[in-house]
Amino acid sequence: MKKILLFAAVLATGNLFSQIIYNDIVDSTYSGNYDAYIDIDGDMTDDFLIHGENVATTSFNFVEGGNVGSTNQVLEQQSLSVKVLSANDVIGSNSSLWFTLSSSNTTMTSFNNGTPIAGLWDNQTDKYLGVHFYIGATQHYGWIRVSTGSQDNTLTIKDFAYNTTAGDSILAGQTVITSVDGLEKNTIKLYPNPVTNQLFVENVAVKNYTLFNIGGQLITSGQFNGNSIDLSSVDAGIYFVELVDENNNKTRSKIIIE
Ligand SMILES: [Ca+2]
Repeated sequence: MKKILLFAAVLATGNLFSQIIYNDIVDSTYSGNYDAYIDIDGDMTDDFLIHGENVATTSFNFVEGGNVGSTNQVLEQQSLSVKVLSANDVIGSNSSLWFTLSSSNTTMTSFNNGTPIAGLWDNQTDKYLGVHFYIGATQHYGWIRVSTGSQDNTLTIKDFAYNTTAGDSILAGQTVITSVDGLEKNTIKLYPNPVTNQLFVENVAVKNYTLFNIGGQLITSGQFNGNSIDLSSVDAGIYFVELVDENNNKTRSKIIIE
């Protein structure tokens, strides 16, 4: 019988290796008067609040400041106007302008009788908010993918992701680290994940493997024979498997052992 670990507690301690945590939520559409709370890292603490109002001839939505996630930041195009990012735009320390949500709201859209009077988010499809938010004491870069209606404050939140390494940048729309130490990770197929006993590896000539726990400690390693790694004796939990090919290229992937 394998031991069961508390995944949430393990995740909260942080990772040794840079990883993207991607959360593909069920698309959530809002319009009129609404509050859309977003918890990017799933730690039960909301990180951002997008607020909408529809009053008489005006409607608008903004990323709210001064309350939820008041120490967190969002990328602006200009003062008090939320930037519209496209796929693969870099979100990191060199991005501008970072706006701290300590007091003011920053506008996504504002309409008067359907005519845009402020904000850049009218009629945008699959664009990204760049965000910088705290997990405990460390601050992380991430993105939120959003589509918006035309000439009203309808807004759909599609999915979001963040980099587990504090201070490391992320690309808008990025869901995995695609290359580590020269071995193209996105061509490797690891399955099943979560895995119980045998982890199968395809699309790479692996020479050997090493399994680390989430704290970076070596758990097991070995020569790679055939097409799978036997993990049946490893306790349940979250791990990184490092694969090395014939040219000593390495890649690391996160796996969950059940
Ligand atoms: Ca959170």
